[in-house]
Amino acid sequence: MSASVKAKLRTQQIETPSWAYGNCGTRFKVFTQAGVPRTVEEKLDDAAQVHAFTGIAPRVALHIPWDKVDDYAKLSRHARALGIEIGAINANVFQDDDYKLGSVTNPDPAVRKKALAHLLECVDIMDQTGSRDLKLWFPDGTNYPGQDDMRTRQERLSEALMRVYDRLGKDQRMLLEYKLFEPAFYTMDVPDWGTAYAHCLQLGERAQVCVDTGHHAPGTNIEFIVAFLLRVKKLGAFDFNSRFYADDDLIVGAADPFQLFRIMYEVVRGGGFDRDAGVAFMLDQCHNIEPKIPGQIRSVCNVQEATAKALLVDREALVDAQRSGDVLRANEAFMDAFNTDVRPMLAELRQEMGLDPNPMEAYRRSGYQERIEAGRKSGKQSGWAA
Ligand code: LRH
Ligand code: MN
Repeated sequence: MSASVKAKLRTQQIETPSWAYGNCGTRFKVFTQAGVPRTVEEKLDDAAQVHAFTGIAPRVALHIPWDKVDDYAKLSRHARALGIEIGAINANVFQDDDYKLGSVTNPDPAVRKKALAHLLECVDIMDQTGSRDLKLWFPDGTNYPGQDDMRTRQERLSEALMRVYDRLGKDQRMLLEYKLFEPAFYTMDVPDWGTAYAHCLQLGERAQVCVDTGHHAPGTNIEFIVAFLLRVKKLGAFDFNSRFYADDDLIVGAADPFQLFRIMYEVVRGGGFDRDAGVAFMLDQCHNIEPKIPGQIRSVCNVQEATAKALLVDREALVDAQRSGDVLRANEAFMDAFNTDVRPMLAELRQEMGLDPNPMEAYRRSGYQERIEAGRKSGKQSGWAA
């Protein structure tokens, strides 16, 4: 692996989600696990383990009110003392009875006002944590044709987004996340990348699109969306996970490592891996049955492996074949990189970064898992109610 590829990989930064460390599940069952954090501070402690062993997970995203505290500045100091930073602030307008018919798109102006107040509160929190990104995902939508007026809901959404955009500080951004369906099943008010892109264009340069890899119709060519948004400088972030069917929120790369490679190739090819591109690489996952910290370590390594392979694509050979219309040689150059086992090279890179070559084994040997399982017996575990 060339020194330039290694140098690029050293700059990789992946943001883990606080909610991946808490209990979660499906509508059928939330399985609790021993050692799950009881507090936001303990979630940060666990996130710091992922960074300690991978070296490339220096930030953790928060979700409000799941991570509500009295003193966000104190929480930021706790994070910094652990060698990590607080990243994106995620708003939550999907867990309040008032939002049954929508949050910022709700027919009731009082509910819209309440939802907007929460979004603005999240910007206040960003001012205290020093976070750059406000991540907005709206569960808003309808279940039956005629239930509400789609155009009017877009006007309500646009009005709210503009109010939030005007409140953002000069170094702050909003990341608008789209989703094809769930919890609404007829319309979602931000169902796809085109709708998110159009709203972000209307808002301004500090409004960017967040691509959650689990939020598309089966068979969607996500790497095309990535290539397009990078070209127009509107790709703000990823919510990485993988799925076999719907928004399964499984470990990124677990279901389709080739798709993750194709996505990371377009990121590298489109300049999205460069620091000044400002793309946030976040994980958005739920470890329903597997241990949480090892699950995050595996996820970070999967993104790192896909990135290493993407950086190994022989661009010269690929472009030459593409330009000469040599279909098979072009595909071969692409597949050669994908079929390269980068694990030995990454082990070497980790050693050069002063880390153990095998993060998962190193974590297992650290005894941290046993310590938290023994030490976190009392109190209410964080996450979804079991
Ligand atoms: C919605 C979503 C969103 C988060 C939530 C935890 O499906 O992807 O990004 O707020 O998961
Ligand atoms: Mn998401």
